[in-house]
Amino acid sequence: MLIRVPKPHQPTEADVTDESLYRQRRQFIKLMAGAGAATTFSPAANALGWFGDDEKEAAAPRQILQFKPEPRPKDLVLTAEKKVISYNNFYEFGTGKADPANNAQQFRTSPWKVTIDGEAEKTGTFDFDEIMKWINLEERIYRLRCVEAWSMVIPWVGFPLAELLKRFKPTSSARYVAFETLYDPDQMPGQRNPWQGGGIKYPYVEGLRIDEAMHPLTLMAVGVYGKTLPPQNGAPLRLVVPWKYGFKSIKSIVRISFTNHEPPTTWNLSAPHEYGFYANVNPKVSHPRWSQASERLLTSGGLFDQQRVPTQLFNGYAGEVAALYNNMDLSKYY
Ligand SMILES: Nc1nc2c(c(=O)[nH]1)N[C@H]1C(S)=C(S)[C@@H](COP(=O)(O)O)O[C@H]1N2
Ligand SMILES: [Mo]
Repeated sequence: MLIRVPKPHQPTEADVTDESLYRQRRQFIKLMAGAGAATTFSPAANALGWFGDDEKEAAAPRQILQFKPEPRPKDLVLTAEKKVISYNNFYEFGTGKADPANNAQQFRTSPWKVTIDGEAEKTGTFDFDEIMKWINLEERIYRLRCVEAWSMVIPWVGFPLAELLKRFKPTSSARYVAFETLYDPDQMPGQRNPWQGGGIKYPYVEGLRIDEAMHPLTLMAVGVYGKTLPPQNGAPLRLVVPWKYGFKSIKSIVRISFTNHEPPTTWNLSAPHEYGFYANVNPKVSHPRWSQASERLLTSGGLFDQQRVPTQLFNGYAGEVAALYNNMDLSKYY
């Protein structure tokens, strides 16, 4: 089996509190569902403080997902759920780390349509609910390494992107896959106002080479911590490419296109000498304004929740992905 979370440099202090709270809460939600209550959070339960403060502002309650769980190594330390869903980059909702959680709660993620087009035998526009019927969900515990030099360990729920792409029978001209986030300035303040949106061009676009897109580690995530994604994490579906900097993991996707050329990507368009198309995590290739040799690993979500750890080549997934870049100069194709 693939080892998804690199062994070295994991924190030693077990973050058992957050994890057991998470389990208890799941148990309680199941009980409520069994008792005939909706699978949602009742205001009474919230008033009793059963769910802590991480759920209380969510307009659309997250649903429990059915999925194949990933076995958890004994010394595994996940980043706390409340940290994962409150410390985000999603510039469409503002550039501050708390902005997405604060500004995205009314974001409409249903109904949701995804268009798949370009160099493929089959193309079309599909309801997210229909896509969900095609695939089986599984858990993937991955490290997420942001180009800003912080990282998390996150239990995603999703499916290999390859499973979706293969259904459309890409042709031999399909050398790349391009992705696009929803463009809806009415709902996304960052798209209305460049000050709030960080001055980048919208819609946010990303891309992968076809072999990267088809790699078994490349995940289309629809959930996190056992439940559907909250809007701030890219609901209803977002990419997760664990060996690349976080900005490749595009959120709230509405279009997937097979192309015969390298597609433009948002951060590369914005600052080409700082952000490349490949964006593979590499401790030896510095960002022009800071080193990438180490990172702040965020764990519990508390004030002292971070420790400095060395960054690993391909974010620790070199064994699985290095062969994709065999004859490439990684400092040139950054
Ligand atoms: N559409 C869109 N996708 C995006 C971003 C964004 O601003 N807009 N930020 C990226 C960055 S920089 C990171 S680190 C990850 C963060 O994902 P998370 O908030 O779920 O941890 O999302 C990526 N996907
Ligand atoms: Mo990032």
